[in-house]
Amino acid sequence: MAASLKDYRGDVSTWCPGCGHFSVMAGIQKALIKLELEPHEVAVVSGIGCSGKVSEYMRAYGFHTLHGRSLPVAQAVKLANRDMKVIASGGDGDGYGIGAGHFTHAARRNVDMTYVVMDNRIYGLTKGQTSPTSAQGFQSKTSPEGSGEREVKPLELALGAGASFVAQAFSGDIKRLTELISIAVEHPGFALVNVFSPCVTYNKVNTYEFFKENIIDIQDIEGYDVTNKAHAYEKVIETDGLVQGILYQQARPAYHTYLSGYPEKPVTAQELKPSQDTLDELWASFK
Ligand SMILES: Cc1ncc(C[n+]2csc(CCOP(=O)(O)OP(=O)(O)O)c2C)c(N)n1
Ligand code: SF4
Repeated sequence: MAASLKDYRGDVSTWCPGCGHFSVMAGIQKALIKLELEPHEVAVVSGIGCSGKVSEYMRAYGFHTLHGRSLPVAQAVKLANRDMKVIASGGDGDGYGIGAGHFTHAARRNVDMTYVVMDNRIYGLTKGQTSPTSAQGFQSKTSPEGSGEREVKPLELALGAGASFVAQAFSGDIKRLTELISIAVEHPGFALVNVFSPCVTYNKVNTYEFFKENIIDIQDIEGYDVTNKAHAYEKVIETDGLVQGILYQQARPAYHTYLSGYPEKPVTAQELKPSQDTLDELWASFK
C-alpha cells in the first residue's frame, strides 16, 4: 500500500510557528510519497541545529549526527546499503560552515544520495548569530556592526566542487520544492537541493517576502541548458543566487560504480562472520 503523510510523521516538533523548516520537511515527505517510497526504504541523516531535528520529526530510518557531520554518516549508510534511499539534511551553518569540507568531497565523490540544506542565512538553534550564508553587511548578535566577510554562495560552491545535480528551492513554494526534491532523489549521484527556509524568529532580513520578491525561476529563462555548467554559473552570478529550479544536472558515474571491490549485495544483507580459514589466514599474516 502506498505510504501517506501519516506514515512519515515522527516526533512532535518544537520549531517556532511559521519556521520555513516545516515546509522543507513536508517537501521531503511529499516527494518520497510521490516516488512511492515507504519509510523503511529511506534513511534521513541530519546534523545539529533547528534543521537537524528533521531526522526526529519524520518517520524513516533516522540518524541525528554531530554538527556538520551528516554527510560522512549519510555516505556510509548509502555505501553499506545500496538499496536505501539516503537523504542528508541540515542547516547552512551545519553544511557550509563546520561541514563545508565534507560537502565539497561528497560532491566530487558523487555518492548516490540527496542533500537538502535548510538555508535560513542565520544560526537558528543557537539564537541568531551570523552564519556562512548571511550576506556581507548582515547585522546580528555576533556582527552588530554588520558582517565584514563575504558570504558563502552555496550554488557556486556546489558547481565548483563537481556536484552532478545542483538545485535550489524555497519554503514558500512547496509545490516546486516537492517537485525538485523528488527529481533530486531520483538523480543517480550526489544531488544538492539548497532551500531558502526563513527563520522567522531571528532573521528579519531574509523573510518570506524577501525571497518572494527576489527569486526568479530558471524555468522562465528561455533556452536555459541544464547540462551546461557555464550557463549555470552565468545565471547564478547574474541573479546573485536568487533563483529556483535545477541549475545543473550531469550524468556522471556514482561513487559505488567505480569503487573497486564494492560488494554486489548490501553489507547489511551479508553474512559477516568470517570463516575459520579466513581467520587462520589473517592470523598467519600477523605472525
Ligand atoms: C562542534 C559544534 N560546534 C558548535 C555547536 C553549536 N551549534 C549548534 S547548532 C549551531 C548552528 C546551527 O545553525 P544552522 O546549521 O544554520 O541550523 P539552524 O539552527 O539555523 O536550522 C551551532 C553553532 C555544536 N553543537 N557543535
Ligand atoms: S529559531 Fe528560527 S530556525 Fe529555529 S525553529 Fe525558530 S524559526 Fe525555525
